[in-house]
Amino acid sequence: MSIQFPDNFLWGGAIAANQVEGAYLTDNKGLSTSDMLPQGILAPAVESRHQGDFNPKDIAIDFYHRYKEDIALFAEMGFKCLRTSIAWTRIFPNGDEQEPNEVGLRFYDDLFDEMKKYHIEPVVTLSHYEMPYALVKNYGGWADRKVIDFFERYAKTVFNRYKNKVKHWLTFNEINMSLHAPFTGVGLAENSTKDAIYQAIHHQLVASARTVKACHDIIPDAKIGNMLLGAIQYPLTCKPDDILAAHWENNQWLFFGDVQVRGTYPGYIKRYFKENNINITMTEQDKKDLQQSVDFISFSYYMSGCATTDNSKKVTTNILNLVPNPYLESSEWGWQIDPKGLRYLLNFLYDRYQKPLFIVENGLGAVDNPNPDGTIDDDYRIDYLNDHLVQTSEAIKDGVELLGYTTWGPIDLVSASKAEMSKRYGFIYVDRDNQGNGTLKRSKKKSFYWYQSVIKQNGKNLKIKS
Ligand code: BGP
Repeated sequence: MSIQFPDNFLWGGAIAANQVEGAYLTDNKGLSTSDMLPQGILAPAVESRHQGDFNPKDIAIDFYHRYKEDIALFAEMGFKCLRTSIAWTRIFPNGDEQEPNEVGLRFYDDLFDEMKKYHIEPVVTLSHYEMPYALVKNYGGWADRKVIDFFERYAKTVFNRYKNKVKHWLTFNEINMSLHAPFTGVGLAENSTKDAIYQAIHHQLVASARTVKACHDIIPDAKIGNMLLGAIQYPLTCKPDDILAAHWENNQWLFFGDVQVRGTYPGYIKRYFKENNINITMTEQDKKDLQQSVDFISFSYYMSGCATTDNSKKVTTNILNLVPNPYLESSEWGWQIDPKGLRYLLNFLYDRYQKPLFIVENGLGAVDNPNPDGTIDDDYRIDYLNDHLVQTSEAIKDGVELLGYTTWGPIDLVSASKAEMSKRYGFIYVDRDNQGNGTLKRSKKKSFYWYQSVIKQNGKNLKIKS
């Protein structure tokens, strides 16, 4: 067994505006849905912000003011790319303005210029778990099809502005997450009906397709992909009912990819809509727009899980309600660690779509306990990433076309699900706790040097374990 990565492989890391930038009202930024979720995407949203309220993301890791230091550290690790997102509310604070906010646009100009200085390629998500809160209040979020136009205006604005700086784009982060967190995904209340949620999702899928077209028109040499939460499920047993249960569980998220890649609603989802009395409005123009296919498929991967029809086995262990796999260990947050699942998923997606793939999130959220001298020996993180990368190399050898790999949170950031700082993913430690105490000072963990050498040797130093 040997390690194999292509020469031009995009090694890097991934962050998101709302989890790193802070400066939540600076330079005319509007309130976003993320600003209304002080306890993370799984807790209920607050309806208004009062002075003195604590939301860890208000300051986050203050990337807005410290990005130069952070980009220099990423460059020191040898990053070829950095995935980040643009906060829609910096560009259109309320979402429905005619003209963009120039100061917000300038921030990302400076950020991309800084990356260019070190030859770090930006991979930019247009919408990562946030939208202008004003669109939720005044229009009811993505339930209103006017939001498609607002999003398109935003996307065209940033394509035109950054066309010479950004050549890799992603539309909506983990677009399938709307089924689990509708407020974050589509700006709808958690108790919304399935009709409403799927209608909003439909609007978002149309917006995604129209954005792909706009990107091709405005930046012909750019590539634009979708982004899926890749939580593959296995049948818990070889009982045929479990096989079909896993097939259906996977189809519920693959539906998003099927529409974004194949351009039409698949039969299984039409049947599901029919049998569950879900009615959505889809115009003839929508059908045409949807045919615009993405250039590549990007996805996040943290864990796998199981599916079964046996109700006694259904225990909730994490945000996706996956049934635990008896053969796998779990992280401190109950996410089951499955490196071979990544190889399986890569093959699965490539077989299904025959388009290039991009792993844009993978990593281990863990509590780091600094040694008395302040250093951090995060061997658990190194092991996790090593094992996933070895399996990634296996998938490449299987014939999967893979553009790159960005670890989630190369610098500690605020977690999405529960807005914690203590769930750390970084190679770079940030001195800040769940209550907002700390100096925000950055320091390198052991994994910093490890990832640096992985990139330098194009993976050749990864450890193959028996
Ligand atoms: C993905 C999100 C990220 C990120 C990650 C880890 O779902 O795209 O924004 O946060 O998961 O999740 P968490 O932060 O909850 O550990």
